[in-house]
Amino acid sequence: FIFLIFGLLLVISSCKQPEKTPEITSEKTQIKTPFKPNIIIIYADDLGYGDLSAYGGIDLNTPNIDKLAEGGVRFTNGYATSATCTPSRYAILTGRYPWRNKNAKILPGTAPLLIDTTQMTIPKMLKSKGYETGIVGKWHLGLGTGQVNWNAQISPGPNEVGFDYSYIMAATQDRVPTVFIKNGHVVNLNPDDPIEVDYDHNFDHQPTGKDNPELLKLKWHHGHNNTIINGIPRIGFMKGGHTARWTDETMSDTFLMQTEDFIKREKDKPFFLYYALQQPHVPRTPSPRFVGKSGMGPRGDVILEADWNVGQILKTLEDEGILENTLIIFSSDNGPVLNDGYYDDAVEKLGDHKPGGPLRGGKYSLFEAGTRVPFLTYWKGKIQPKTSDALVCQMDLLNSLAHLVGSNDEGPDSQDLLDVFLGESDEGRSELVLEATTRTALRKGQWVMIPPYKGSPLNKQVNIETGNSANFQLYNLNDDIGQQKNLAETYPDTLNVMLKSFEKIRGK
Ligand code: NG6
Ligand code: CA
Repeated sequence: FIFLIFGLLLVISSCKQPEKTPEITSEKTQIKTPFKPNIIIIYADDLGYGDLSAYGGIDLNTPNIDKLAEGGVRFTNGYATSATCTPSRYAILTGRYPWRNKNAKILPGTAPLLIDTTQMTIPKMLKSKGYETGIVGKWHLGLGTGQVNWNAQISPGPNEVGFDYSYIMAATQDRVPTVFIKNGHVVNLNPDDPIEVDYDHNFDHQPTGKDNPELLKLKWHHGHNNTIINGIPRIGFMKGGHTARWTDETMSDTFLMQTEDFIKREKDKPFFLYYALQQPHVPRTPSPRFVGKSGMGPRGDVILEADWNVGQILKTLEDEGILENTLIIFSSDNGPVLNDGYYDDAVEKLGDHKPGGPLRGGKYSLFEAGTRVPFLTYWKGKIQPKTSDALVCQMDLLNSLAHLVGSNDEGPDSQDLLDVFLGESDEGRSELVLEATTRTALRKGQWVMIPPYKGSPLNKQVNIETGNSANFQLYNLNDDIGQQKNLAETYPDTLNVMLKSFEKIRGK
């Protein structure tokens, strides 16, 4: 009799779980056969909440990313942890609040690896579940242990925190060294022309953006006046490595090719790919195919270029027959900025476009546009299209993906929101600490509380409001998404509740 029941159960469960799409239930304990789709995170750099047509942008048409939005979950309350790159990237990979690590600030190209090699990361977790893991694109989480020799094996780096394959730029497109690094080795390096990098001192009186404006094809507005490479003045000084230096205008194609090669190479295994686009961070250098296409100058053009790349990836997945077996997550590391240090017409040619949509602030800001970003999950045939208002953060991907693949690994601040990411529930986080240049604020329910901070209310260089004020700020985002009405004095009790939660999380 027991065998009969057992047999029946087996039959039922095999009916319920067709070979390729077993049922994924929302409670961790109920997952019987974890499903292992390929997972791709596409992570834009400085793309704002209003920069995609799927998020209401009217003057920029991004049909390929829109396809993800129309066929998946489009989050309206999706957040990066931070309003700058390094901390957000730290959090998405480790599931840990970046402000818990005092070094999680915008890093120079010479900074040591920020992630501890013993820390849990998404690629590590997936690797232990049989995934082939790769990163292509922007790293910006430090390399080595202090003194990097760019002419030898560069380690530790992505390969030591869980990636089987890495093809990266070390920091940002505007920082030296301006070379690609593949699995710890500078690509195309000629040993007779070694690379040296220094963020404090110039080498041998080399020309700089500051002293040699006549050599520039792109003028600097603030910062960005050190070594000139390809006519573009950078942050930091660099010598040598001429054969290895990237061409800015083909960077996008190089990363796309690497991405497509990785997908084709690993298509028979479950794979995890972290595709970290460099667009639309400065310097904005679209391939000639996209120059002038947006009518908004290089910033708009590179957004179209990034959108095209996403279309190419979808096509590759389709051609390889694995689109329905692949979960794609799209987001951005922080909010938008127009003039981030170069004269590139981003301000002048903006027209009516609003990179932050209805949100206040932008990159570097504690106001919403700093951290609230486009956030999409797409899995053809598995995720039903919808818009979700659930509060979710990139930091939650670690625990959620762990749930998906049947792993118990977790990040200290990551929450398992798998059912939310799959569009099966709208119950996201109840609260989230937001960070901008080491200052923090709290989002809880519809409220956001920004404690008093010293410093200018306006970052004049980039012309973005910082969120600093001598007073507490409290906004009700349901009625006031643009954060115009400070209700701190009107609702002292709410402010108090917010403060208590804030201190509790910060003190953990
Ligand atoms: C800032 C740079 C800015 C950008 C940013 C990092 C100056 C004056 N500004 O220091 O141009 O590179 O760092 O951006 O140098 S992020 O998206 O990687 O965080
Ligand atoms: Ca960024």
